[in-house]
Amino acid sequence: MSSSQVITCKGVVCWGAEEEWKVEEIQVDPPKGSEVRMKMLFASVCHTDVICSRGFPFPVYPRVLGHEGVGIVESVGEEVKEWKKGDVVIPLFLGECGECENCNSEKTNLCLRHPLSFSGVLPDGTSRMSIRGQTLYHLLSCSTWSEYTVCDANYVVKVDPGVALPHASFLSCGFSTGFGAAWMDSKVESGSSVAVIGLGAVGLGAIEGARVQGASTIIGVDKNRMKKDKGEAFGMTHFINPDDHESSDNADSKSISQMVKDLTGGVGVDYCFECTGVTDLIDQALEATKMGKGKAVVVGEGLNPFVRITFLNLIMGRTLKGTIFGGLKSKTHLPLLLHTSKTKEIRLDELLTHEMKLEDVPKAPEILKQSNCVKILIKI
Ligand code: CXF
Ligand code: ZN
Repeated sequence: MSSSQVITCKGVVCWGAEEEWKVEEIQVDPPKGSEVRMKMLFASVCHTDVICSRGFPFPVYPRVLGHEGVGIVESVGEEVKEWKKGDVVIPLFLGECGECENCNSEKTNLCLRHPLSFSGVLPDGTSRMSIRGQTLYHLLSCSTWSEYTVCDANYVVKVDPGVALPHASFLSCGFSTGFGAAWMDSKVESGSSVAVIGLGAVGLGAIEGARVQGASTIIGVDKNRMKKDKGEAFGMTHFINPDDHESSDNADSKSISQMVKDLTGGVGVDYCFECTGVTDLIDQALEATKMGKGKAVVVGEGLNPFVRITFLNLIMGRTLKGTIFGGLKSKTHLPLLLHTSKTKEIRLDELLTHEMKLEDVPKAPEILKQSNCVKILIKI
């Protein structure tokens, strides 16, 4: 069904890098040819929303934030055959055409036809959102923190009935990114050793992915001691709190890589997943892996655009790799993950720590700083 009505609804708008987020009345246009308009049901908060609102990787304002969420199709453009009103779907930031060179490669999920876009506009180069007559930009082709949003149909993934909708929202970015990094991107082998730096939703996903792959040692690293229980709930076998190893005069503080080596007979781990987005930790992640064959994977992203790597860490046969969405192909792999959440093979209840209404989303950056916060669910 196509619709020609402009919808006026509430959305969370970011006006600038230094500005507080605001819940505003916005206009959402009908979907054009290959697009879908969705009524959002649940959304959630990912660290990327915060850093994008501060200008990562480009300053695009004003924009409607949010890129995790699940909704129901309200109307579709005239070219759309795959979706109909009432379908429960996830709007994603990455498509999968199934035909391009990258979709045909097992090495990457970065579809060339329906790519990740930071431009804030839909594939036809325009936005479907506005406020008081002014264009509002999208976030990562999604903008889920809105009662209604429009997305290209090629970026939409079906959610089976029976998948808990809050779980569907959590699987639409952060947790899946970490899980996929261990599962699809690195294909962690059974019996291998893994370290995960940063135990937010992405890091917990990496722990879960490593556990499902059969890793025998899974070391979690986080300065927040409350993350020990969380990590263990997902399969972490050892916990490092770098603050516990800090000396008062800083003279003989141990590096994270040294702490990981201390737990692995001095050799380091097969895989280290850096999930904080703190660029200085990427070199630590690399150094924490085994000489000759260790692999460090950059999963988190931050505001610093440059990474410094110690030449010797790299040249001694280690691999440094980056990944988007953990290497998951949106239409092939996300439905498999959604299914495993339904059958409880992966456990997501532990992630939920806070719930809020759309009106309260401007408080999210403060809540994210609380030591007990992992995932904020937004009921729309
Ligand atoms: C992001 C990482 C930066 C590019 C867009 C997707 N992933 C998770 O939030
Ligand atoms: Zn995200």
